[in-house]
Amino acid sequence: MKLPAPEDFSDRVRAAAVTARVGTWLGVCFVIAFGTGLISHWAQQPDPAVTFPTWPAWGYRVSQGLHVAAGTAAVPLLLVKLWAVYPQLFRRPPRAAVAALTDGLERASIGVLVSASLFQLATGLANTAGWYPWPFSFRATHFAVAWLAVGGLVVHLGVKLPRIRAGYAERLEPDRAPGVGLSRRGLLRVTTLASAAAVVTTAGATVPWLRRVSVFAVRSGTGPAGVPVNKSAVAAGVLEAATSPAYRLVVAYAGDEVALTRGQLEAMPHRTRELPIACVEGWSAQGRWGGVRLRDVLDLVGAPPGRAVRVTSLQGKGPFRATTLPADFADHEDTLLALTLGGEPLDLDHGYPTRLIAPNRPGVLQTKWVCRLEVL
Ligand SMILES: Nc1nc2c(c(=O)[nH]1)N[C@H]1C(S)=C(S)[C@@H](COP(=O)(O)O)O[C@H]1N2
Ligand SMILES: [Mo]
Repeated sequence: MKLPAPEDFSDRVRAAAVTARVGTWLGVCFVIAFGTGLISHWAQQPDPAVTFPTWPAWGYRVSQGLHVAAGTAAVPLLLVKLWAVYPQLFRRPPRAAVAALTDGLERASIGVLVSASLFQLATGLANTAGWYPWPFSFRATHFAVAWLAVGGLVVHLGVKLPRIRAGYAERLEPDRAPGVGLSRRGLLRVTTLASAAAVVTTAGATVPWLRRVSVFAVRSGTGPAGVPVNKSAVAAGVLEAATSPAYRLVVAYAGDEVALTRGQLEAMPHRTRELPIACVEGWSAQGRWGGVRLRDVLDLVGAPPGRAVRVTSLQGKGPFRATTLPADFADHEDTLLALTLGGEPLDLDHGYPTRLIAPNRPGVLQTKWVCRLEVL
C-alpha cells in the first residue's frame, strides 16, 4: 500500500487563505477560554494568595458563561481546521538531518497542541452536560492540559507566522469556477454559521433571552422558583436530616457554640438580595433570595470580622459537602444564609433548611443544606 501525499488531496478549499482565517478565530476562542478558565480556577482555589473579589456579584456568571461559549464555538472551528490541514500529516520528512529534526520537533508540537485541544473541548463539553465518565479530577486536569494547549499554540503561532501572513495576503477566491462545489468563501461562511449555531443553541443555559432557541442547553429556567437544581436532596442523601425536627444550625467560634432551629433563623432580621447561581458547568440563573445575613449569625458567637468560615452541609459525602468561605465573603453585606427563593420557602432541592448564597462565587461553593458554621 502506498501512502498518499499532500498533493493527492483536493487543495482548492484547503488553502492557507482558509486555514489562516479559521485559525485566527480558533485562537481568539482559545484565548478567551484560557483567560476565563484561569479566573474560574482562581475562584475555586481553597486558599489563594490573593482572595477572589466579591464584586461584581455577576462577575463569575459572565466569565464562566463566556468560558463555555468560547469552548462551544471552538468545536466546529477546530474540526474544520483539522480537516483542512490533515493532508499535511502525509508530508514526507526532509532528508537533511537538521531539517528532519526541526520537522520532527514541529510535528511533535502540533501533536501536543491538537491532542490537548481535543481533550479540552471533549472534557469541557462533557462537563457542561454534567457527565464525568473519567476517574481523574476534572478541574485539576482541565487546568493542567490548558497550559499544554496554550504552550502548543504559542509555538505553533511562532512557527507558522510567515504562513499565516501569506494566507491573509492570498485572495479567498483565486479560481472561482461555477459548479465546482464549495468555495473557500463558502466554507468560511458555513464554519461561521456552525460556530454561531453551536453557541446560540446552548447559551440559553446562561442567557435568559436565548432560552427558547437553546434547544441543546442542558439546564435552563426549570426547577423550583425558576432556578435549576444541580443535585437534589434525595441524590445528596439529606432528605431525612433536612426535614427532621432535630435539625439545628450550629455556629462555632473559639469553643463557643450556638445551635439554631430554622424557626430561630426566620425570627432574625430578614434581607432580600438578587444574586445568581453560576455553575461551573456553564448554566446560571438569577434568584431573589431572602434570609439572614451570615455576619449577623456569626455575631451570635461574638466572632470578630476578618475570619474565614468553614461551611458544612448535612450531606455525608461528596466533594461539595463543605467549603471555606474567605473572610471578605463572610463579612459581605450580601452574603446570606438563604431561607426563601423567589418569595417562597427554600425548596428542599435548593438547600432547605438553609443554604449559603454569596456574591461573585462559583455555584459549586454555594453550599446547600448547611448545618455547621465554624469561624476559623
Ligand atoms: N451540599 C451541597 N451543596 C451544593 C452542591 C452539592 O452537591 N452539595 N452542589 C453545588 C453546585 S455544583 C451548584 S451549581 C449549586 C447549585 O445550586 P441549586 O441546585 O440550588 O441550583 O449548589 C452547590 N451546592
Ligand atoms: Mo455546579
